[in-house]
Amino acid sequence: ANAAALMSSPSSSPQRILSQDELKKIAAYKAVEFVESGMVLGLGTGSTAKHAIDRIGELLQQGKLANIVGIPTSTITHEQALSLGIPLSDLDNHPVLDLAIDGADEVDPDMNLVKGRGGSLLREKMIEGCCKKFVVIVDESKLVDYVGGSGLAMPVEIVPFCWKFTAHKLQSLFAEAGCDAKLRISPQNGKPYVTDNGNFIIDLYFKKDIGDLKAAGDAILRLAGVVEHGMFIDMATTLIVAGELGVTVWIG
Ligand code: ABF
Repeated sequence: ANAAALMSSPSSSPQRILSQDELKKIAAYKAVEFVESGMVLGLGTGSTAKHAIDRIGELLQQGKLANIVGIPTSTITHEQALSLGIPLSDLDNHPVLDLAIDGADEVDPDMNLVKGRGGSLLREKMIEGCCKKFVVIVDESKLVDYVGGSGLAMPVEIVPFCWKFTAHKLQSLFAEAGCDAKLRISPQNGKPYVTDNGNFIIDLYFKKDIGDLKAAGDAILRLAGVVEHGMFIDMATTLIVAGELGVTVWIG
């Protein structure tokens, strides 16, 4: 379905339940309204960000946007953007970005995020940390009361060397929150999942709230085998949530 059409459908039209993918597309199209010609753009990763990148490619092809430079947050996004003819660069050449658009796995009421369940988090954090505006796009299923509150994974990217040792350290760090640390396995080959950066991912599952996110994040980063964690604290500047009742834009 066409997201622009879905957003503008008259209220008298027959109502139907939108699929999760349609909601993602609505949020993504709304975010692309923030994009202006001449911008250096962080291009996110995942099924929601994919819709935004498709839309940017479409607007470029139609001549409605020009002089965009995209900085992709993963190899898969790099390939998608290339196939759409979006000019690309990197942080070495563009250390300051105007805007980034990306999805998330969880969003708490303070716009803190969990990211990386799709596998990319390090490049996302490097790139989205350099943006003047970071627009997060989600369907309403991603909203949680607290980080880790979905009962699903909080990913941590680690070096492969002695991964069991690092996994054990991570689990011990959050023993009070009932943490279970599991090595992510690739469903494709049954082997450890390898990130774009050649690293492994440990998924942390919590039974309770881990409390102070900044303190938790700092403790994770102090472990020598850790590369980065999937909590994006105080980074989002704008949140776009698409739900059955419409699309909401939150400015942080
Ligand atoms: C990426 O996409 C990840 O950080 C996050 O895991 C994911 C969200 O995926 P989706 O939009 O497919 O739900 O940005």
